[in-house]
Amino acid sequence: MLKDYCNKMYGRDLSACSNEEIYVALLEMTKDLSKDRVSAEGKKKIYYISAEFLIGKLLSNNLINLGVFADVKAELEAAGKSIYDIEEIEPEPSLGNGGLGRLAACFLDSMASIGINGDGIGLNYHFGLFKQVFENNFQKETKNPWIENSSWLTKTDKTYEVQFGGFSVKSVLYDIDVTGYENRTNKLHLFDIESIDESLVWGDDIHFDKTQIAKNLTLFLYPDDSDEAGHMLRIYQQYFMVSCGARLILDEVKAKGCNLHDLHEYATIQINDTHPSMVIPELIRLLTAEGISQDEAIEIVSKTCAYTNHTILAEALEKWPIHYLERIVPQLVPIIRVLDERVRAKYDDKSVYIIDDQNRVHMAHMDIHYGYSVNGVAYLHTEILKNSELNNFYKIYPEKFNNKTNGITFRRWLLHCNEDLAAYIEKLIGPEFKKDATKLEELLKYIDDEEVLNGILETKKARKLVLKNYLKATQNVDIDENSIFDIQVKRLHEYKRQQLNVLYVIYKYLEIKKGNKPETPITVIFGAKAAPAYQIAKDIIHAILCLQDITANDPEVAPYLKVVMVENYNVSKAAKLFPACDISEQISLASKEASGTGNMKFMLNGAVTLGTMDGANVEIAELVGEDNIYTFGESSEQVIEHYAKSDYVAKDYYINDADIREYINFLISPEMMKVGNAYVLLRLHAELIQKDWFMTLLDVKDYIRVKETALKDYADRKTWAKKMLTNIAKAGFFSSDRTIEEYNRDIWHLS
Ligand code: 26Q
Repeated sequence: MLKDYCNKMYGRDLSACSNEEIYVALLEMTKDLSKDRVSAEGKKKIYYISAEFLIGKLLSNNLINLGVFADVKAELEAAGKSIYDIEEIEPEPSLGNGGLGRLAACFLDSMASIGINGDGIGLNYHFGLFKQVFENNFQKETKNPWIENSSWLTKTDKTYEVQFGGFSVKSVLYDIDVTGYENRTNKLHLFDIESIDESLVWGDDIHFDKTQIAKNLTLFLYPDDSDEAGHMLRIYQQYFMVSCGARLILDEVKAKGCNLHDLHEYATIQINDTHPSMVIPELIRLLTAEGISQDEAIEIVSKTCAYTNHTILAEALEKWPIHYLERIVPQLVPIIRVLDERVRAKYDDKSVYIIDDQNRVHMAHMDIHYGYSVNGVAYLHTEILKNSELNNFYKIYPEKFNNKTNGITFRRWLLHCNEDLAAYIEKLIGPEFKKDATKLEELLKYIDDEEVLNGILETKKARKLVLKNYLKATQNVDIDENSIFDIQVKRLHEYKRQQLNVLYVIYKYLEIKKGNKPETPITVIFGAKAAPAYQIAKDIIHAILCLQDITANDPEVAPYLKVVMVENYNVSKAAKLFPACDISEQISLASKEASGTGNMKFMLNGAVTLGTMDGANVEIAELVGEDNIYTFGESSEQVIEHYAKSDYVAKDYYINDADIREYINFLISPEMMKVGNAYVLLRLHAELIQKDWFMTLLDVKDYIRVKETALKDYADRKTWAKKMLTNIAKAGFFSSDRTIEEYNRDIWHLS
């Protein structure tokens, strides 16, 4: 019981403890409970190695998974305390950028929940990804320190010496327990350096001396990589992670009595995008140091490593100049050259070489040749990899390619973030859906039940009120819970096309000014961080913040249209936004969003998707049927053809279409100039007309048309509630438990 921990730790009653003290007591209690559950290890283990684990706050999730959330909540209430106030005390780690990192966290939860022997390996970034604050309608980046005296980290005594060109660093390993839902406890291993020096960073800043590797290696996640020192630091981080990880793996399998020739019977290493790809040459190096021949070492590693691709964006496919590697990890370069020579000897096709003719090392190519599985993260994405992006590899290794459509953990994204909806579902169909998400389909029997439809609408309304109060308390903005909550939350990137949504807002603003008021008021909510060096992304944030100002301060517009940009969008803010959403914006340029996972979280919480036929949207559309999703825009085939023919010219749309011209010109209108920065707004205006690499204008008319239909349909509350119910009922497919079962069935083969 929690009160025992309080008495023991503070010599006081629970009711006499501060929320901070209770948080620490709960932390200790949870750690003890999860320790008791560590399951017997199996022969084989999966090592999910990733530069990012966007785990979010852990307290409530752990309490839920340990089966004590309701008891703790009641015990706190009896003492005059609230679990929700305690949740606010926990600092949120930011050990990821977005989708890829959050996916890794969902996968850890699912592995532990379905009883798979699988651990995570990553880095213990002290300040993580930057914290976003808004100042004068611009994003400013500050550091996010999250490690306190009491935290989820447990220091171990594992340590390795990692050799770089010219110097070495000593590692320290911290573990975080990964509690499964009423099942086993696995581990997230986070490596750190012993010589870390937080004082390299001044005040709130995110700038530091990038050359002092032995002091800065684990300070930040992907520090600004717009310069050479940034790129170098990224390679130092990657090698440090994989070298420690590979040695941990070898130590663990040896302790189980593994003869290293049989490594693949004891371990599968899932490489999460190319960031950990150097694990391949590093393992070869370590195995040969153990006396295994290079030929055999290569063979062993090729049976042990599997690669997941998360993107087709060229700039995200890592290619490192070989002279960087010669400087940072000289011991790997001869191995990488051998790996490349073998490819060259076998295939007469430059496009599949590891080292290209500009002497750059293509990390993905190494993964595909020397891993035994290559998977994409949604059906469409995998098809694009096979048929265009990686077609030359697919022709060589058709048997390696497979799809694993992403998923999300329903513990966090339903049971925790939307307790009321979960309880309501349980009342309707019983508790089985908590362990078997496909059971949600049973909700469909209520599709014509007015009482249930009203119940669904009421839970949504309640959560909209919660969000309204939260935004008032945290950002002092007022929104109307009776308006339509239209939400786009994800990293800011041109391919995700927040700028398309911006053009809609401008269109609607101008309509209202002309006297065309919407039947139901609209609240357009954004949440997005832009990479510090990504200028256009930051310009788009500026435009959104300006529109927030303009709409809020125009009494003619404010009752009908509000724009809100949520500051520092992160996992806990996401948990407040998904349950409150009516319309989920998934409007990427078709072919560019590998999967998306926010789309699944919205759907599960009863939002209706407005999106392009991209990533997992395609699978959502197939599951719910055309009456329960709003799709628009050109197809991935059409888009791929535009790129092939270079026939998309933004300026033609601007010149030929007076409406489009009007929306775009509003960016540099007197209204915008009054609240914004003229130089920045002019730059964004020019960008949209002269480049628009991600084809905003191609789909803008269709987007506005379909969005208007969705907003009108909302007024028929009963029909809308049916769409909500269908989306919830069909979301079961997107449980990460299903995804992990598929990884295990097709790739890992753990018993
Ligand atoms: C690469 C080189 C240099 C610096 C940074 C990077 C880098 C960093 C992060 C490249 C990619 C990422 C992150 C990618 C990511 O989050 N991808 C998303 O993965 C999700 C999970 O599969 C998908 O749902 C999303 O569609 C995809 O965008």
